Amino acid sequence: MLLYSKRIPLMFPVNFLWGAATSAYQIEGDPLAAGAGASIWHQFAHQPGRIANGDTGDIACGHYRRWAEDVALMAELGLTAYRFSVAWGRVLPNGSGAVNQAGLDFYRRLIDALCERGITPMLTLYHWDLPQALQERGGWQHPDSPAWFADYAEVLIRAVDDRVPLWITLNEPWVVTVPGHLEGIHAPGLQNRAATPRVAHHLLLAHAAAVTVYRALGRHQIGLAVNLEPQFPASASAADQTAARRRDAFINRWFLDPLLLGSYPPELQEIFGADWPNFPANELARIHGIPDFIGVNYYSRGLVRADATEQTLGARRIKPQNAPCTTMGWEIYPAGLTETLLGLRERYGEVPLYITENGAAFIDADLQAGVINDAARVNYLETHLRAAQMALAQGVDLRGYFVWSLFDNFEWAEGYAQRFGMIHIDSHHGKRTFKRSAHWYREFIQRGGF
Ligand code: GBH
Repeated sequence: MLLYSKRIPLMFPVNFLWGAATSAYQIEGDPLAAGAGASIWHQFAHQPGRIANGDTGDIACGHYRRWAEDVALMAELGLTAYRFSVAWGRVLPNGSGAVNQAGLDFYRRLIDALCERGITPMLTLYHWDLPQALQERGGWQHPDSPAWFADYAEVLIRAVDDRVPLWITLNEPWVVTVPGHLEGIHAPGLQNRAATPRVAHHLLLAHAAAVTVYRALGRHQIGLAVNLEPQFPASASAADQTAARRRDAFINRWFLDPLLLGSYPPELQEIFGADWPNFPANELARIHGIPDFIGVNYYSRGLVRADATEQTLGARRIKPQNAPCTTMGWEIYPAGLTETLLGLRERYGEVPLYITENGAAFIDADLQAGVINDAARVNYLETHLRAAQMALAQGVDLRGYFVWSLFDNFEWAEGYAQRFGMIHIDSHHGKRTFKRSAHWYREFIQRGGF
C-alpha cells in the first residue's frame, strides 16, 4: 500500500520547522516562584486522589531553574523550532491586573536564548493552567473569561511579539472542556454537564478576542491547537455509524466548525439536549474567523461503538483487538494522521497547518550505561512522519512538525507514570539523557527527511 512505501522520494520543504513541544506546568516546576500566582493545576494536583501516585508539578523537569541548559540541549538536538507555553499566573498572579515583571522576565530570557540559537519560538498562551484566582471568580464559566484572556494576551504580545513569530491562543480547548468540566478528571475537576457547552463557547470567544488583539498589535501569525482523532465505526451497523459520526462532531468539529464555518455541528444539540444553549448570532459571528494557521495535535484514532449507557454521547471508544497500542492505551495508527490532514482541507479549505504535537508514551527500558533504547518511539515517530509526508505529497500546506515531547514530564492525571519524552530526566538530580529517539530525531533533522 502506497502509504507505507519507503520509496516516496519527496523531501520535506526547506523551510519546514522541526520542533519539539512542552507546556509550562508539565515541565517548569517551582510553580509559585518569584511572585507567581497558583494555577488550577497546582490546586488540583495537591488534592488527594486526583493524580496517579499523588504526583504534582512542584518539581517536574526543573526547567524553571535549568532553562539555559535545556535550550542548549535543544540546540544539540538540532531543533529549528520549540513550542512551549506561558504560565498565565507567572505573568499575572491574580489572572488580571498587576503584571509580575519577574514572571515575564523568565519567558523573555527563554525566548532570547532560543533566538540566539536560531530556534524559532512557538508560544502557546494557554495550556490549561488557569490562575486559581480566576477559577474562584468562575473560571471559564464566567462570561468575562474571554476578556480576561484577551488582556493577558495583550501583555504577552506587547512584551515579546518582536521575537515570537508563531502564536497559539489555546491548546486543545476540547480537553479543557470535556476532561476539565464534564468528566472531572482534569483541573478544575468539575462534572457539570449543564455548564459544559458554555465553557466551550467562552473558550472560542477567548480565542477570538485574543486574535482581535493580535491583529491590532502583533506582526506575525496566530492560530490555535486542537486535538484531532478520526473516528471509525466499530462495525457496519447503522447504530455504530451514527455513534462514530457523533463522536467526530463531539471531538473533531466542536471547535473547528464554529471557527471556520460559523456554526456548531448540529450533532452537539442532539448530544446535549436541553443543556445546549441557544447561542446568540452575534457571538457566533465574532467566533467565525480564519486563523493564520491550525495546530494539529495527533496521537491516535477512535474506534466507536454505540452504547446507550454512555449518558452524554451514547457512544464509546473500544480497543481494537490485536492492534498495537502505547502505554496510554491509544492505538498506534499513523494512517489517521494523513487522513486528518487531508480531511481538514476537504472540510475547511486551505489553511496552513502545523503538527503541533505527535508522540507516544512507552515504558522505556532502563537507563543502562547512559542509553535508553526506545525503539518503539523511534518507530512511532518514523511512521507518523511518513504519514505527514503523504499529506505533503498531496499538496497539503503543512509547515512544521513538533514531537510531543522534548522531556519525560508531568503527564496530567497520569503524573510521571507515563513517559512521552525524547529526553529522560533523572528523578533525583534532574540529569538529562538523550534517549535513542533523540539521537534518531537529530539525524533525521540533519538529513531534512528520510
Ligand atoms: C495532549 O493532549 C496535551 O496537549 C499534552 O499536554 C499531553 O501531555 C499530551 O497530549 C499527551 O497526553 O478516546 O475519549 O480517551 C492529549 C489529547 C485527547 C488525546 C483525548 C487522547 C482520547 C480521547 N487527548 N484523546 S478518548
